This record gives sequence, C-alpha cells and structure tokens, in this order.
Amino acid sequence: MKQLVEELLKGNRRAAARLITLVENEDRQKTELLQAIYPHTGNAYVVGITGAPGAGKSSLVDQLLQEIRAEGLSVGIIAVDPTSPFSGGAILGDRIRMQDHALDQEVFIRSMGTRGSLGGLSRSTREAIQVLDAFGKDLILVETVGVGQSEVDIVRTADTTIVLLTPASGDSVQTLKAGIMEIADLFVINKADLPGTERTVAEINMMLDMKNSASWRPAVIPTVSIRGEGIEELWTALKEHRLYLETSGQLAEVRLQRVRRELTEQVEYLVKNRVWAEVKDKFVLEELIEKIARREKDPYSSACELLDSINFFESKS
Ligand SMILES: Nc1nc2c(ncn2[C@@H]2O[C@H](COP(=O)(O)OP(=O)(O)OP(=O)(O)O)[C@@H](O)[C@H]2O)c(=O)[nH]1
Ligand SMILES: [Mg+2]
Repeated sequence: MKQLVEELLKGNRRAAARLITLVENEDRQKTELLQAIYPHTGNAYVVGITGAPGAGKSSLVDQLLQEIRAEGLSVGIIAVDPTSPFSGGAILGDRIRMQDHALDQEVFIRSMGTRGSLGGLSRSTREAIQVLDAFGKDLILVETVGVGQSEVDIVRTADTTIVLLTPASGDSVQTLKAGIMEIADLFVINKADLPGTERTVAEINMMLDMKNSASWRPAVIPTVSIRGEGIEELWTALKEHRLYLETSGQLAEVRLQRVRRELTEQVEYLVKNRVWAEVKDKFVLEELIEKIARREKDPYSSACELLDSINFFESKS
C-alpha cells in the first residue's frame, strides 16, 4: 500500500489508476491511502465543466487540452457521468477524440460512473482529484454531465466552474437550475455554429445584469468545439479567472471553505458508519420501524433509544 503511494508520487500512471479504483470501491485501506496522499495535494488547479448530455463537453475538453499542453502544463481529466454505471480507464462515450492524447504521458484520463462509487459520486470524484493532485497534475479538468443535484456537488470541488450551454436548447437559459447559475464562473455557448447563439449569449448577459453585482462577472464565450473556435478565448478567460481568485484572496478563502466542508463531511461519515454498524448489531430495527408506523412509538424517542443502546451519549456525562 505504501509502495503504491510511492509509485504514484514517482509518476507511475498505473499506480494512479489503481489508487482511483481503490478509493472508488471504498477499499478498506482507503482512508489510510488518502491520509498518505494528502500532504502531497493542494498544488493542482481544478476546473469543472458541466452541461447537458451531448452539449459538447468532451469535445471542448479535447480542444482545451491543446492550449493547456502548448503551455507545458500536465493535465488530469475526470469525466463523471451520474447516468452511467461504468467507471474505468476509457473516457465515457465513444464520440470523443481524446484518444489522440492518450499517448501523451502528461495527460491522464479517467471516467467515473455510479458503479463502484460506493461512497457517492461526488465523494469519489473529490478523492480521485486528490489522487491526481498528488500525482502531480498541474491542472485537473472535471467533466460532469449536468443532470441533477449531483453535478452541483461535484463542481463545488472546482476552483473555476464552466457551465456549458448550447443555442439549440433555446429554452435552456430559463430552465437552468438556479444552483447551476450560481456556480458558473464562465459560460460557454458551444455549438455556436448553430442558429440562436446570439440570442442565448444575450439572454445570459441579461440574466447576469440582473444579478447582484459581484466583483467577478462571468464571461460568456461562444465556441465551436468541433472546429476549435473560441477555445483560445476560453483558455484566456480561464486564466483570468484564476488570476482574479488568486489576487483577490478568494482562492484561499474558497479552499478554506472546502476544507471546512470536507472535515465536517468526514466526521459525519465516520459517525454515521460507526453508529449504524453498532445499531444494526444491537437492535431489531424492522420491528421498531413497524411499531413507529403503528404509532406505538415515535421516531424521536426511538432515535434516542437507538443511540442510548450503543452508549452514544455516555461520553457527555
Ligand atoms: N455542430 C456542432 N456540434 C458539436 C460541437 N461540439 C460538439 N458537437 C457534437 O456534439 C456531439 C456531442 O459531443 P460531446 O463532446 O461528446 O458532448 P458531451 O457533452 O461530452 O456529451 P456527454 O459526455 O455524452 O454528455 C458530438 O456529435 C459532437 O461532434 C459544435 O461546436 N458544433
Ligand atoms: Mg462527454
């Protein structure tokens, strides 16, 4: 196990892939692994890209890779699809041409689906990011299919979040979930070769006008990712946002919040696991549930009784 982490730090790709699989599968040694990795993290810059299925996220990432590699930065790519059961080495979907980069040693690509993500997809994504961070990747791109709350959770791990829309979904701006609008640092209108692009750009700008004037106003960038148009502009905007976060002190602030959340989550995770493991041993849960359903007991005192049964409150007195 220690050897695996050492291999990772040395830049062994297979070690990276294996470690991600281990954390995904909630391996028993997972916590130990993440502990060993943690001191080597904190150097990567994380960019989240979210958008509807088929909006062109992978095509965009593929194009962006060329800009990033041209500057000599190493890249980790995690493609997260909450609708797919598949995880593993290959990128999700076959449409993607990222395979061109597969031989590039400085590019590491990994897809994640729901199977194997026993601890929850956003949690495994966060942990995979840590692995790639320790692996030494300068930049980590997380591509998420925007289908629900999960992508909001996933992109909360990103330093910069790109929300990708297409003009084709003419009503997309109205139907966008509030949460998604809030997390966007940059908007990309991909498939700008299709009609309706100008209207979509205008609608988003109008929406941004109405929003309270935050100190960062997201740029709205039309792209045609299959032809590489607008990619340079996007890469410039990304770097601007990063610079903004760094110089305003917000990056440090946001990362502190993230650590706060992670610590809280980890405590809750441990408590929950421990409590349920013990309660299940000592209590006939189903019987209790039926009693509550028959109104012979109530859920409030029953919860306390459950915790009492494992002496949960004892340390307090
Ligand atoms: N016309 C046009 N088609 C595009 C553009 N970008 C991507 N596409 C096409 O849109 C389809 C989906 O592209 P992907 O890059 O796989 O989209 P995605 O968002 O990664 O898709 P999922 O990962 O399945 O959600 C492909 O057929 C692309 O060729 C574009 O700028 N213009
Ligand atoms: Mg994709």
